[in-house]
Amino acid sequence: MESTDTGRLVLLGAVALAALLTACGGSDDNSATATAQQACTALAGATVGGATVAAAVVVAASGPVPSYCKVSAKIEPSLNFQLRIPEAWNGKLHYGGGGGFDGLVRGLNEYGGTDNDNHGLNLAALNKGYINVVSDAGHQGVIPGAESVDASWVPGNPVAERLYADLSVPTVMSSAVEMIKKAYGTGPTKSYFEGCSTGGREALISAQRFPNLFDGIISRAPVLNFTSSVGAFQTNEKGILLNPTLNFTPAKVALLSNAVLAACDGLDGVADGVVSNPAACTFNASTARSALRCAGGADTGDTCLSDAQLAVVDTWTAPKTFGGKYLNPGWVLTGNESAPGNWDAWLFAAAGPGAPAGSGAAQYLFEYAAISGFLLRNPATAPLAFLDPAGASTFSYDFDAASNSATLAALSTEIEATDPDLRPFMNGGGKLLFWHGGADPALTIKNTTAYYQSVVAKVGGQATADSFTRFYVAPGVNHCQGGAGADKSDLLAALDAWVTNGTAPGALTAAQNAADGSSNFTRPLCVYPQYPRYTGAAGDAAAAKLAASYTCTTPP
Ligand SMILES: [Ca+2]
Repeated sequence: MESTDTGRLVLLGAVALAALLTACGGSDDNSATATAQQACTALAGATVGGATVAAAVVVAASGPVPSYCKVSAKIEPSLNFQLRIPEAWNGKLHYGGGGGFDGLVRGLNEYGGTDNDNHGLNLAALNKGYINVVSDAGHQGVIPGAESVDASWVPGNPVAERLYADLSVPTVMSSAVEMIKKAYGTGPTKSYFEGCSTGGREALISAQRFPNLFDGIISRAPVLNFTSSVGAFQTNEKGILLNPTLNFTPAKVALLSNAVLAACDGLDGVADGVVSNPAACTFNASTARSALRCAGGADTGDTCLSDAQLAVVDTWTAPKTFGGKYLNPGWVLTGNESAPGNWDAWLFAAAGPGAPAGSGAAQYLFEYAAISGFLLRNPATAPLAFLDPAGASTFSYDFDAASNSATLAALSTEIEATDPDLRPFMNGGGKLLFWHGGADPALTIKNTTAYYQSVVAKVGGQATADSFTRFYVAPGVNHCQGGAGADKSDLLAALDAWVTNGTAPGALTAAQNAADGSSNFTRPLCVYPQYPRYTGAAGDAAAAKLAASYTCTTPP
C-alpha cells in the first residue's frame, strides 16, 4: 500500500504540474492529463467509494480497441463494474447501459470484429476519449454467453433485484466519480448515459428517478413496459410453440414481408427494401388475410398463409392488455420480418436441431425467464427455457388472475420506466435523445412513440419538449442494431454538442456498414415524426445510397 500511496503522490504532483502548464499555455482545455498508466497506478489495489479495485493497462493489439487502463471494481456483495480509461481523457464520463437481465460486465466490443456496432457503444465512447463505465447491475448470470437471458437469480435476492431495477446506476456512478477524482484530482466535467433495450430502460429510469445524475442521456429501444412486454412475448410464443403443425416457414415469412414491401416500400420515394414512411402504409393483418390466405384456410404451401399462420400475424399486430391495465400496443408490419435477426431470431428460432420452432426464440427465452424469475419467483427456475423439464410451464401464468394482481403492480412500480414527468431532468438542464429501430421485433416502436408523446404532453407541449429532447426513428432497423436499414448513428456526438455548446440536434446521418466497416449506404436520421423521403433522381442506384439524396419530410 505504501508504494501505491507514494505513486499516487508522484501522480498528483504530475497532474498539478500538467494543469499548471496547461493554464500557462492559455489553453481552454481543462481536462486532466494523466495517462492511462498513471490512472491505473493511482487506482490499483485501492478501495474507493466503497469498491475494491484492480487496475492494469490493456495494451492495444490488432483491431479497434486502443490501449487503455482497465479498472475492475466490486462493491460487496455482488455489484461488479469497470472503468475503461483512455490514454487521453476528454474530461467526460460515458456510462454504457446493459441489456436483457444484465448479469455480466459487457465487453468493449461485445460482438468482436472491427465494426463498432450499436452494441459497441462503449468502444466508440472510449475511442472518443471518454472514460467508459459499465456494470453487471449487481448479479452474475449463470449461462456463459447467455448471462443476460438468465433471471434465475431473482427469487430470494431482493438486493440484486432492486439494483437491477434502478439502483445499480447511481451506486456505480458514485464510486466511479470517486475513482476519477482519485486518479485525476477532478471529477468529470460532463456525464452521459447511453444504452439500448434494458440499457434504454436504465437510461429512462435515470432521467425519471435520478434527474441530476447525468447531463445527457441516450435511450435506445428502451424496455419501457416490462410487464406488458413479457405478456406480449407469452401471447406470441403460445401461438407458435403450442401449434406444432404451424409450419410458418422462412419462405412464408418472406411472402408476408414481400407483400408489405409491394404495398408500402415506394411510399417514401424509393423501393429500397425499407418502409421509411410507415404512417402512409395501410398494409395490416387484415390486408394480409385478404391478399395471402390459402384457399379454404388450410396450408397448401409457401405461396399462401393458412388460418393458423394468419392468426400469428393477428396476434403480432393486435393491442393486448394484461392484468387489466398493462398495455402492449402490438407491432407494425414492416416488410422486414424476413430480415436476418428479425422474426427468425425473436419468434421462430429453435433451441437446437429437431427442437420445435420458437423453443430457442428470444421472445420465448425472455418470457420464460421473466415469468419464472420475476413473477412466479420460483427458486427451482432453470436458467433457460429449454433446460427446464417443465418446458413451457410459464405459458400457464395468468396475467389476468386476481391473485397475480399485487405481484404485477409491485413489479411494475419497481422496474418500469413509464413515468412521463421529466420536468426535474429538463429543468436541471438535462438533454435526452430517444432512438428506436423501425423494424424492432423485440420491443414495439409503438411503446416508445407513445411514451415520447406522453412526455411532450407532460412537460407542456412540443416547444417545451423540443428544448431538451429529440426522438429519432431508424427505419428498417432491428432491435438495437442490424436489419435492412441504416443502424449506425453517432448520437453521443449530437448529445455532447447539445450539452456542451447548446447546439440543438436536427437531422443526423445514419449508416449501414458492411462487415469490413465500409459503408453500404447512408440515410438521414430524421427527427420524429419526419421520415427520410428520397428526393434524388429516379432510378439512380448510386444516388439512392447517399443520405444527401433524401429529405426529412413530415407525413401529411
Ligand atoms: Ca422505401
